[in-house]
Amino acid sequence: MKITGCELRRIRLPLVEPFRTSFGTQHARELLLLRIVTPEAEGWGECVAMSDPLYSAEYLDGAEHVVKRFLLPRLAVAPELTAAHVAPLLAPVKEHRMAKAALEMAVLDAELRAARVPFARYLGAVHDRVPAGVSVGIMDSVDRLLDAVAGYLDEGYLRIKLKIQPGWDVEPVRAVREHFGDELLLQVDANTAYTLADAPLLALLDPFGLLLVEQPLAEDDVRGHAELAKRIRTPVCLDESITSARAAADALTSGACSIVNIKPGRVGGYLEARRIHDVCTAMGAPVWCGGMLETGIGRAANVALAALPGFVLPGDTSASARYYAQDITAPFVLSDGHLQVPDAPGFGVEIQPDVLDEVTVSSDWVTLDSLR
Ligand code: OSB
Ligand code: MG
Repeated sequence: MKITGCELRRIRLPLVEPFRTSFGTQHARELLLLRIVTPEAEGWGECVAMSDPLYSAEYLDGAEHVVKRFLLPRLAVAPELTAAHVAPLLAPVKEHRMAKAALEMAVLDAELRAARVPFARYLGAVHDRVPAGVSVGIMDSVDRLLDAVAGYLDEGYLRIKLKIQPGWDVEPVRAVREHFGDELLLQVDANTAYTLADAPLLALLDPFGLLLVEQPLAEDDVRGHAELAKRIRTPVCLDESITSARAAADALTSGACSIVNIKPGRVGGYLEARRIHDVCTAMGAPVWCGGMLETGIGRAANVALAALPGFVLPGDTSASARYYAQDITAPFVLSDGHLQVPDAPGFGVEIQPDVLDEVTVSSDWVTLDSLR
């Protein structure tokens, strides 16, 4: 494939309700979309970086800059380009995995559309629908949390994840467990809000039969997680720390975690995400698909990924309506607690141009010949 150009589009989608985590409160999702144009087809990529560098070091303005200044020029001069070439071509540029992932994604969509192959088939997916969990933000009171969880369970969600932080952990977990019963699939996510000194506090979660505790300690604290895992009964799952297949193998081998949250953006793309799935599955570790408040584009791709055989736990792959009143593609809807895996070529979803224009903040066009 030869890329003619790339559109970089910044959009802003209001969230249906504020989403509070241990690193901040979001009222809207700002995003960077990439549209790759080739003579054969077009492809869309979604960058999962957030406005501020609070979840990860990457952030939107930085991602847009690195795509234009360092990544697109490397693709422009490539003699041959398929999605599989993107990561090796961009490897000399350190880190910036979310920016790289967005580019790989756009190339992948274009390539698969040109070949008329659905992404799920390309990946080796084995399911035509995937079970949906939901990530529930920190609330002002336990009563409001119970209302929110009850609402999601009524809608059919099959697993609840509670965001926690010091001061909002044992009490909300106990309340949800007592109110909804032992059968509820329940897990928590701390987004690095604790230290190893909090091990006795985190052990207080042991009696509640949680599926896992996600990223309790700092991103680079592999040793701390391994030590913590010995001191608590709840299985430790890593999110922020897992930046590659090698990081996943290291974390599992050292006992830092026994479960992995796979987020393609965080690891540099869907091809590395699949390798993480393969490594974890080979090592006997369950994986599940995380989320970054994606639009329908990223959601479509995540749902296909989550249909691989090693994804044995429900993911944060919620319906579009959990996030947005109006998505830029046709919405993903919950049916019997599941989302359907798209089966059209590429990621299998179409952008609604009128909606896209409404939510666009800025747009830029880069002609690749100008970089050659
Ligand atoms: O830690 O999994 C996380 C959202 C933004 C950034 C980090 C995380 C999350 C979520 C929500 O938990 C996942 C989703 O529903 O998309
Ligand atoms: Mg997480």
